[in-house]
Amino acid sequence: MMHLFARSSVALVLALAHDATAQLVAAPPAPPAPYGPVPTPRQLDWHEMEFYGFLHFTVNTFTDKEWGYGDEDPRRFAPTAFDPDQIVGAARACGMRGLILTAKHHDGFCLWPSQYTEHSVKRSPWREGKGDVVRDLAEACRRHGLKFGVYLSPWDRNHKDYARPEYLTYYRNQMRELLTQYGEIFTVWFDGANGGDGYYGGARERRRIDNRTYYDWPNTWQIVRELMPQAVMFSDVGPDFRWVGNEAGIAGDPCWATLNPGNDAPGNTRANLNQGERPGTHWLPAECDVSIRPGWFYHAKEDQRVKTPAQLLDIYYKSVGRGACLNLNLPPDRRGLIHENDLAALGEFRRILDATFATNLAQAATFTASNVRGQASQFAPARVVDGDRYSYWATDDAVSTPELVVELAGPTTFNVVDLRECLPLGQRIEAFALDRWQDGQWHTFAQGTSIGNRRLLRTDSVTTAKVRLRITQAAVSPALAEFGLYAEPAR
Ligand code: FUL
Repeated sequence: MMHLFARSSVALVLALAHDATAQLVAAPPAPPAPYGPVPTPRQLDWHEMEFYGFLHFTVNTFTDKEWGYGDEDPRRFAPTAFDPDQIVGAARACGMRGLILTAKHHDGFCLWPSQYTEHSVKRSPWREGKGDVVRDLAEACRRHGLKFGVYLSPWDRNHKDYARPEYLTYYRNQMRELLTQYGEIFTVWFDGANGGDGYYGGARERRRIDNRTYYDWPNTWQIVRELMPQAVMFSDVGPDFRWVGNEAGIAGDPCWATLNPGNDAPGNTRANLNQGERPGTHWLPAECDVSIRPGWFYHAKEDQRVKTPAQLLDIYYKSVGRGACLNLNLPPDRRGLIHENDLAALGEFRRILDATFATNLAQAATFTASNVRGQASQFAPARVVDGDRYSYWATDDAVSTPELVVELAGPTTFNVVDLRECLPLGQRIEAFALDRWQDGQWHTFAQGTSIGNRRLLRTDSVTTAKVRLRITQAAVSPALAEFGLYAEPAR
C-alpha cells in the first residue's frame, strides 16, 4: 500500500504537468511529515478491509455450549449439510472482505486433521474422518474473493500438557501447520481468555498460567512473521491491532488508533482499549468483535434473537464509523450453514448500507479551503472526493485549524457525514465541527474528535446548499483524504 501511495502522488504530478489551469509552483511543496506512530503496510491493508467476519464453529455447535470443557467426543462434530460456499457467499453478500475461522477453540477440538493430535475432524463421522473444515473454508474464501484468517485458541482444555512448557511446542507446531498448508492467511487471532479448569487429558483440574510469560508471545509471534509476513495479528494488545475492550461491537468516542501498551499482555491489560491513547507509542488500531446472536456459537434457542438490521447498522456506525474494523460473527448451525434468520438480517442491513452509500452528495460540490499547502493542486481540497484514500487536502505546516467550505449544487438533504484521514501520515486531527448554512449564517450541526481511518457521523436530517468543516484542533497540519455526504433511505 505504501507503493500505491507513492504511485498515486507521482501520477498526480504528471497529470498536473498537462493541466493548464493548475497553479503550478516552481518546486511542488513536499508532503507533510508523518506525525507520531504510523501504520505499517500490513496494517494499512487491514484498515482498508473495514468489515469482515468471524466463524465460530466446533463441537460446541453440537453440544449447545459456548466453552467446551475439552472432553467432548469428536464424534459429536457432525454437520449434516456443510456448505462452505453458502457460508462464504453469505459473508460476501453482506459486504465482508474476509473471514476468520475458529480452527481451534478453547475445547481443543481441531477443525483440520492436525498431525499433532487425534482430537480433531479425523475422529469425526463427518466425511468419514477425511474432512477438513479449514481447507474447505480457505478455498471457498479464495473462490469468492475474500481473505481468510485463523483463530487458534492459546487456551486448550483438552491437551494434557496445557500449562507446561511442552504445550507451547504443540501450539507452535499447530500454528505452523495452519500457516503452511492453507495458502495465504490474512490474520491470526489470539484470544486472551483463560478460565483455568478443563479436561487436560483426563486430569480434570484447574490449571493456572501467568499470561504475561507462559506463552512467550514474542517468539510465537515471530513464527507468524516468518511464515506469513503480510499477516496482521490480533490480541488484546496487538501486535498489529487491538481488542476494543468489549464484545458489543462498540468503539469509544473518541477511538484513537494509537496506544501505550507498555508490557501489557493478552488477557492482562491496563491500557484504554476502548478509546485508545493519545499521544501513543504504538499504532495499534481497534477491532470491534461482536456476534450477530447473543452467543458466539450457534444455539437453536437463539434463532429469534438475531440482531436486527437496525442494530447491525448501529454497530457499523459505532465501529467502522469510529475508525475501527468490524469483525461480525456468523455462527454456522448444525447443518453447517448460516441460518435463514441471520441471512435475512444481513440482507436488509446490506440493502440499507448500499442505498445509503450509493451516491456521495458532495461529489460535484465546489470545495474552498482557508489554506492549501503551497497552493499546490496536489493538496487541493477537491482531493477529498477523488475516491483515492491516499490523496488528500493538506495545509501549510503552520496551519492546523483550517476550514473547508463545501458548496453544493443546490439545497441537498443528508444525514451521514463521512470523513477519512490519510493514514500513512499518522492520526493528526483531534477535533472538528460541521456547520450548515441557513438564513445567512452558519449553524453547527455536528462535532467530533478522532477521525483516523474513517469517521461516520449520523446526524438529524440536514437540508442546506453549503456545509463547512472546521478542524478545531490538530496536533499538526491536517491531511484529510475523504469527505462525503450521504442520505440514509427512508424507513
Ligand atoms: C472470547 C472467547 O472466550 C469466546 O468464546 C469467543 O471466542 C470470543 C471471540 O472471544 O474471549
